[in-house]
Amino acid sequence: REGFLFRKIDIEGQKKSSNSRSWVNLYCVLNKGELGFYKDAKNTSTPYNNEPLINLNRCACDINNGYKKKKNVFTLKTKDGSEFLFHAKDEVSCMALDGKLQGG
Ligand code: I3P
Repeated sequence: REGFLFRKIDIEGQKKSSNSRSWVNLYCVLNKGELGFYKDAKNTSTPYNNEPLINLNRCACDINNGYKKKKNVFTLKTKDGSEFLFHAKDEVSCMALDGKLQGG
């Protein structure tokens, strides 16, 4: 329940920052219904950009989103209105990850 994924912030919720909209390869850790992002696998105590963990309880995943530039991209919408795009390496991983995130 952890591994690298390319992530892009599509819509930012509460936090208003001037974060880049580019794709970043982040180490994602899913633990007890919370998703954290880290720069690499070695240091998972300090989140990437000090971003808070995402509680997946009230998140929605969507693999059939409108994103056309890459294949196997799914969307995660959080309760504060943020939207993240994740790029999986193939269709199977995309669906597996979607399922994992849906399941918390
Ligand atoms: C972004 C970067 C992303 C691109 C995004 C750009 O620029 O080129 O790859 O998203 O387009 O803003 P920057 O690195 O300067 O933040 P796509 O790969 O989805 O095109 P967008 O703002 O139209 O989403």
